[in-house]
This record gives sequence, C-alpha cells and structure tokens, in this order.
Amino acid sequence: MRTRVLSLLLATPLLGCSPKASPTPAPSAAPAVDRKWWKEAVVYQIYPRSFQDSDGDGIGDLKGMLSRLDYVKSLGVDAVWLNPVYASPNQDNGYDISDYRKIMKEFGTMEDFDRVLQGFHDRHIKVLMDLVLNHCSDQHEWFVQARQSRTNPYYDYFHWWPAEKGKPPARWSHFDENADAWAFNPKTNSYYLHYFAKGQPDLNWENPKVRRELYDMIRFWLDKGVDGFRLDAIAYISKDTSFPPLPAEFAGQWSKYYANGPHLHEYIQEMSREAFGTHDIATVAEAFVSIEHAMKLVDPDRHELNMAYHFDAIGLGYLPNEYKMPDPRGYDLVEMKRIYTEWDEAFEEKGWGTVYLGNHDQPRMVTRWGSDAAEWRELSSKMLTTFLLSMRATPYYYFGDELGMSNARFERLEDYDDIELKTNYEQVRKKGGDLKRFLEGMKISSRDNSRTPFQWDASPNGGFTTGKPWLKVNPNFPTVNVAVEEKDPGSVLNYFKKLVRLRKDNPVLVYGRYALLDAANPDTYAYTRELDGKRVLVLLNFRAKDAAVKTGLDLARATVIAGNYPEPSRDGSLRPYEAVILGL
Ligand code: TEU
Repeated sequence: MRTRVLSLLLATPLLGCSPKASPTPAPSAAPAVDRKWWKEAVVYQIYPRSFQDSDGDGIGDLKGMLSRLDYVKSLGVDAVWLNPVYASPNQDNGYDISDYRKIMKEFGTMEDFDRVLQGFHDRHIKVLMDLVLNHCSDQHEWFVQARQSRTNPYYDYFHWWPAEKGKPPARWSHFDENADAWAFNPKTNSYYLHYFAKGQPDLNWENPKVRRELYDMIRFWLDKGVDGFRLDAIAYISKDTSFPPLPAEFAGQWSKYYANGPHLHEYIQEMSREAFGTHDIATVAEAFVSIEHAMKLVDPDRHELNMAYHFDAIGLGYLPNEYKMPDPRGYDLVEMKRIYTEWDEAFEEKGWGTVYLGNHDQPRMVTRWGSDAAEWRELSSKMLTTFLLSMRATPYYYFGDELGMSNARFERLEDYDDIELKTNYEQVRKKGGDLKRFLEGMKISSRDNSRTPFQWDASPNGGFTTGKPWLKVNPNFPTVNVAVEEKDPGSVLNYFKKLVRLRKDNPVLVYGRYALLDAANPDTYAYTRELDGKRVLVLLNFRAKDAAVKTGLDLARATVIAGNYPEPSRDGSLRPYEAVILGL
C-alpha cells in the first residue's frame, strides 16, 4: 500500500504553485523521508576526453576541465561524475586501467587532478569517480606479471582456464571480434577471461588479495577527498569459477547471467565495510540487473551501495536478436512508461534509483528519445530534460545534452573510434553480413555519437581544441554551442538551468510520490508528484504532433510552473513535444 506520507521539512516554497493548494500536512505516523545529499543532487556526467583540450593534442584534459569549472557551476548541478581518468592504454577509453593510482598521461598529472578536485569543491560541487573493478588493462603490472607463468604470484589475480582441460566453456565478450571472452596466453598454456575486450582481463575477486588491493586503492581516492563512485560493471565481479555452461533460463542473455554471480553481495558488503567505511559518499552501481537484484544492492539495511541504474529501457526501439539495430518503427512509449513506473515502485519504500537517457555508452538523448530534426531538436531536448528533472530518482545528466547536442551520424568506419563498434563491425563482416546496413544502424545507436567533442562556441572545432580532435566535432557546432545558447533566454541550455533550479527549490520533485496517469496513451507521458500536500502534474508529449492527455484531474485552477512553449498548455492538450509542469 502506498500510504507513506513524507514528513520532510520543506525548506523552500514550491515555486509557482497556488498557495491555496498547500494546506498544512497532517502529522504523519510514517517515518520521515531519509534525506541524503545524493538523492537531492543533479549529477552532471563529464566525458573528460571530449570536454576541453588545453594543449592542442586533440584530447580533452584536466587543465582544460579546470578552465571550464565556472561553466559547470553555472549549470547549478551538485555533483559531477567523471569517466575514468586513470592511467590507461585507452583500448576502451580509460575503462582499461593500467595503474589505478596514476592519471592518464593525455589527461595530465595527479597535481592537475588535485586542482580539479579542489576547484569543484571550492564551487560546492561534489566529484564522483568512475571505479572499474571488474577488470583492468592487460598493461597493468598485475597482468603483465600474471601472464608470465602459472607460478607467478599474480597469476591468481585473474581467471584462467588451463589448456590441458580442452577448450573453455563458452563465454561471450562485449568487445571481441569473435565474441569470445577467453583469450589464449601461450606462455602459461591457458586462457584468460575477459568479459570486455582482450585488453581488459577480468580480475579474480575470489582471491582475497585482489579484493584487499582494490579496497586499498579505493581508500587512496577517498583520502584525496572524492565524494563517491560510479561502479562500472560492478554486478559482474563474482563468477562461478567452475565455469559451468550458461543455465538454460538465461537463454543467451550473457549480461544478465554475468550479473548473477554467487558472491556478488558478499563482496559488495565487504567493500562497503572495508573501503567505503563511514564516509558520506554516493555509490552508484552500473548494473545490468533485475529489480530484485537492484533492490539488494541499494537496500540501506544491507549496507551495500546507495543507488543503481537500470538498463531495462535501453533496448527499447532496437530489433530483437540484433545488436543495437534500430527498429524503424521506433520505440514503444507505453512500454517505456511501464518500465520507469516499475522501477519507481521498486524504490518506493526503500532504496533509491537513478534516471538517465544518455551517457557515454548511449547515443545522444535527443536523437534516441526525442527528435533531432531541425524543427524539433530544441523542443524535444527540453521535453526530455523536463522528464529527467521531474522523476523520483537522482538524475544523471550527460554533458552536452543541456545544449541539445545530437548524434554525429558518421558515414564511414574510419570516423569511428569505439572498440565496441569496431569489434561488432568485424563480427558482421566475418559472418558475411550487410555492412552498409550495420553502419546505417550505428548512425543511430553507436556510442561515439555521444563522445564527440563538447561544443563551446563557433570557433574551429567548437572551441574544444586548437589541434585535430580525437573524434570529429558534430558539424552543427556553429549553432549548437554554449556561447550562442548562453545569450538566448529561450535556449535549451537556459531551460536546463531553470529546471535544475526548480528541482532544487522544490523537494516535491525529488521526494514526492510518483503516480503515472493515462498509462495506455501511446503519445504522452503524464504523472503527478506529491509531497506533504504539494502536488504537481508533469505532462510530456513525446510526438511531433498534437496529443491530449486524459488526466482525470480538474485543471481549472492549475498553475504553470514550467513549460517549453512560451504559452504553456494548461488543459492537457499538448503541442508537438510540449512539456509542462503544473501546480495543482
Ligand atoms: O559498461 C558496461 C556494460 O555493460 C556495457 O556493455 C555497456 O552496456 C555497453 O557499453 C553498451 O554499449 C561499462 C562502461 O560504461 C563502458 O563504457 C565500458 O566500455 C565497459 O563498462 C567496460 O569497462
């Protein structure tokens, strides 16, 4: 039963809501909402490689980031999540770490990092690091040693299958041209396991020495003062080391199987105890898991992590049994609403969720979920921003989406950098598949679409670099950029800032109970949020045509709180991609 009445003390008034609509809430017997900074935060994700280059090598770096801290501050966000900045040969852009305590040389030095951390802190912005614990780089000293001989002390830091036992049982790799997660190492006459690329051997968490090394490393970063971690592929860390065949119930869904390891929760509890300790940090799991498993990760009574983000909506709009191939019919909005509603319900009593529509592994939000056609790009960007900033979960907002940056849609294989795209291309080629069709699909779904350089202004390369950018800049940079949008009060950027402010000023948008309305409407997404007698209605049109929402509510006295049209609709009839937040 959803009877919880939150007795949160509202520090700030609900902007724009009718004062008549806010009676003093009745005292509640229900427990007060558990307020945490990371529940109230808007997290801004920065892909450092593409944010700002300072030395003309075409790669973003920490000195560049340092020069842009005031921009991040101007957004009003509370925290940043930085994609990996550790030493790495960059087979997978920093997700292959060769030294966890060093900074990637292209990004600068540890002193640069310390300055960036201090700079964010001076601006009251918290810093979340990416923590890659499932695997490291094959250039990491541990693996360099391990692959020398079976008696090397580091051999057991990784998972091996001795060749005398024959071929290892099939395991699928995310980034391998043969999709094979076992790679043969002649010196040891054994195969090592890599769920990701060959250059990303999986660490053996069964070995307590590995766990201790990693916890020690985590404390190193906590001692520096970082404020939390985004735990990469964390649900994959525990494996059944007898490597049995994939159980039938997983029906080829390797990611779900990998996320189901026997000691997962035991290891995370140990890490939480021994590494996170009593630090007031944010910890968010990147976990390809079911609601039931996610709940275990974030249930505060279990002392594991704070938040998890789910992948359930990520496959929408793609053809079944083909990797990231867009379905020409688009995605099913009713299904999308069902998924987000189900995940909201999961954390209704306990735990806490996250919400995102884009990140460095996904194409640009506006291309994927809205429309990047000239007439709709701005409106639909604002509509999606309204969604992200009005849900009951911590928004993880990807840099550039606040400008309405859209997919680069590269034409040629040579324009891409991403190991996922390149290995998948090889797979299609080897099978004699349709490579043209593959590249067409990747214009919509490839990860590089969201990794193109940030667009600062209309100068060459969008002001990102004076050199040759590591990935081409989206040709729309002369019009879609910070300089242009800062000046335009109606820009996507200024709308984002307004909505961030609104969320910060209105706890109902953070903690308020969520209720889906008009669930079967195929064109619109509508919901109410309610907290201590304050109630708001969010109406979103996901289509390039007019649409009407059946709210079942009397909107006669509704007040407009925010909207992406100059004269926001107040009666539930929405114009193309219209978004409106009403006070009830
Ligand atoms: O991604 C983990 C993951 O499960 C990936 O398969 C993800 O779903 C895929 O990239 C989607 O295209 C994390 C990181 O976010 C990703 O960038 C890394 O490449 C990966 O781990 C390996 O560290």
